[in-house]
Amino acid sequence: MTKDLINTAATKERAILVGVGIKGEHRNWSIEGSLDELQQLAKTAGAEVVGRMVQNLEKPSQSHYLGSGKLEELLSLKDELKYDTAIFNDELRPTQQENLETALEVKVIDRTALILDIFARSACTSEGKLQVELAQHEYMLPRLAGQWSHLERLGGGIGTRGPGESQIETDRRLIRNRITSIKKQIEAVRKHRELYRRKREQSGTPLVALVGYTNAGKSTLLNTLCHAGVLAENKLFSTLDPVTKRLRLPDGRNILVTDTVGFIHKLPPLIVAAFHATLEELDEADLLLHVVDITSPDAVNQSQTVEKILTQLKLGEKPRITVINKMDQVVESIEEAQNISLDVKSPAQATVITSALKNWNLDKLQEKIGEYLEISKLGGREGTG
Ligand SMILES: Nc1nc2c(ncn2[C@@H]2O[C@H](COP(=O)(O)OP(=O)(O)OP(=O)(O)O)[C@@H](O)[C@H]2O)c(=O)[nH]1
Ligand SMILES: [Mg+2]
Repeated sequence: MTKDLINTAATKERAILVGVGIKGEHRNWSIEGSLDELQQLAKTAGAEVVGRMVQNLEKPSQSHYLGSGKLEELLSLKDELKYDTAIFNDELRPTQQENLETALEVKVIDRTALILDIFARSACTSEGKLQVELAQHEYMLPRLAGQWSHLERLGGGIGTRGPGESQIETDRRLIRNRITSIKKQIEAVRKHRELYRRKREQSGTPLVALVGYTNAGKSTLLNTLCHAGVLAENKLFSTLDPVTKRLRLPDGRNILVTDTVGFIHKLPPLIVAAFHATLEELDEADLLLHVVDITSPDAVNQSQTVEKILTQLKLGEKPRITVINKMDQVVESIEEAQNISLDVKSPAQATVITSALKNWNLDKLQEKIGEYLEISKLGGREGTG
């Protein structure tokens, strides 16, 4: 059932980005900043971005997301930009997507589908794959009918005739069955994890979890701290599957450090739901390290987005250390970094300025982790944990 939304063929898809700026909705995020991020997502998915269009509205139009004038403008850009895909910055309703494909006669993708496509590429473990597939099916289910009628309208003929209502019903039933089966499999993996967790609890080894915006440097930090060899690259959502590594702090305490999926602005709720099992891991953590990419022009918004998602996940009260990362891009040396006082408003227990890449201040970070564990009387000193 999983289909690639973006071709990986030699010729890249030519995509135009379309966003609606809604008063108050983005708060501090500018619509342009949000589209910059959408552009990065599109690139990660393998598309070539050939243009963008923004409309400021009170709220998106029910039928076409854009107002009719802007839609005309978008259509008229087709000749000039030769785009074959239009990527919308919000999740579209099934009818909006259908209407847009009819009006524009190009493939229409929304932010959720784009993120799902990237997730599908990044998932490595069977659990990760199951979670992505679950989210994809949940996404497809309400959109099935539209897909068929759209094919019919694209000229009819062999292979494009719709299957009729009964076929759509059959497809729906098949997908629902698959969803049930995937949920069962995910539940089995979850149970297995629970066993593992209980073992960890018995051993008393504290668990520290890395959280943060996608691309903030979580995996790099895990690699440098734990000599982990986890994939870390300059693209969004390179990590999907949680990885846990052991670390012996300078004070002799043994801890476990876990790396997991990054967050993003407008993270689709169905992705959060599908990744419930993975995110549950965070619930078990004794301490969170919130990694912030200080080089991003949206660093403040990004860290607020992460805080908001943590609250949604009922993790708002978890103790945490804020890790201001990629400092090597801002100053020449670690000594210079020490002198910087950052006005960070966060509910964190401590803030540490680091470069995960250059191993700056990671001893200080470990010290802070140790201090916290000491205060909260968490174990991990005995044996190998
Ligand atoms: N200059 C610099 N680059 C860094 C630092 N930490 C990470 N990076 C780079 O930032 C990019 C993203 O790093 P990752 O560790 O993959 O980020 P992540 O938070 O795990 O990202 P996702 O798994 O996609 O959510 C990579 O190209 C890293 O090399 C740092 O301290 N300094
Ligand atoms: Mg990562």
